[in-house]
Amino acid sequence: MNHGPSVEVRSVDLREVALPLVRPFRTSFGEEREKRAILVRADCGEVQGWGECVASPEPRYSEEWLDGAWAVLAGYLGPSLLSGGPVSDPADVGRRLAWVRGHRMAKAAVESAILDAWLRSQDLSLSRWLGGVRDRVPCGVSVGIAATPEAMLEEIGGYLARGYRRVKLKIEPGRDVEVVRRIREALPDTPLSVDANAAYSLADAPVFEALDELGLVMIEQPLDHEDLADHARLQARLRTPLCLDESIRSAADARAAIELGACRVINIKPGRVGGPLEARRVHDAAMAAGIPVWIGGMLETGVGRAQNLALASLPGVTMPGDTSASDRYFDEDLTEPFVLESDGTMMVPSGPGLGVEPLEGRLSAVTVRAHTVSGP
Ligand code: OSB
Ligand code: MG
Repeated sequence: MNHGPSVEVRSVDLREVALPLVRPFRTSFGEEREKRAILVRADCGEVQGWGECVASPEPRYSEEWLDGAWAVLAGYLGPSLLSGGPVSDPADVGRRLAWVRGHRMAKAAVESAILDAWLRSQDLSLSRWLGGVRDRVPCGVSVGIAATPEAMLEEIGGYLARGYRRVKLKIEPGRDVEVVRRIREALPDTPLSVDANAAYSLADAPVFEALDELGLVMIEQPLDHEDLADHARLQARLRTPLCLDESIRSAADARAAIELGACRVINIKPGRVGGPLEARRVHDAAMAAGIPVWIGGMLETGVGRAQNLALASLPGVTMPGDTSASDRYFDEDLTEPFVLESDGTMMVPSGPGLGVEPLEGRLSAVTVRAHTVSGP
């Protein structure tokens, strides 16, 4: 038992926000024109903490979705947290919520909010507490599917001019090899990767063998999210490293994928694995096995972005993340904007906790629903 500092949660506020995206974001599973998120605020009296739930409006990326996350937060996770007494160790949050099966994105938002409050009560930054070793991190950018390769190239040109260090192209069946080949011809030296969001099967191996010739840094989540065995079979046929995103929901999944040879890189998203603590466990498991990791993204507002940047400062994070600047997503973020340095890096927040919080006026302007879970 840890007898260090503790916080007592008095109420949990949920706010659903909707922010217009600067451009639609299209993947193999659909298109988003606005970013909707649930912000969780843990009121701990002297200190407040914030977390962002990355569940999408529809259950396409994973089985979680925004309204489901709202219901489980309001009906189960919020009340369980409030009934358990003070939190003296951030790992208590996960233990207290463990009786709820799944719902990792909802749990992650609660854990993030409590951790933020707990760190603020000690004036300690998330990056430092996690064990971060960098104060700025290299950033990449994820580019949605567009009508033509030329349209994607124009968008990419803008990102490269700003300094992004790696460009990830979304692909789907029918918009893959030809598009990527055209972009590779125009940009022979740019670090490029592709992300299929699980849209293919092993019968499509010829698509990946063709992509294997294009000098990609990695191929992200080509196959079904539940099929580690087929990913291992595909990896054995390719030189290009496979990276898993959707398939990795825990450190246990990461260990299984690595042992099977299903990937050579892992994309870590704290929401997908149930919170920042499990994200660090995935990092630790990969690092122990010599597998490079990077921090993915879910088009987060500044609240989630701050957490992603803190995770990106960990020592095993050796590849640029999808941790892009606020202006890649929004005209106006929810927090002070995150800005890309001209060398393609971004500062890791160094203030207490997340180091940022929603701007009050901005938050009320974009809130579409609010609910408070109060103590017993
Ligand atoms: O697969 O990495 C993905 C966004 C939403 C859902 C899934 C993914 C993504 C991205 C965007 O690629 C990354 C970002 O810029 O936040
Ligand atoms: Mg992905």
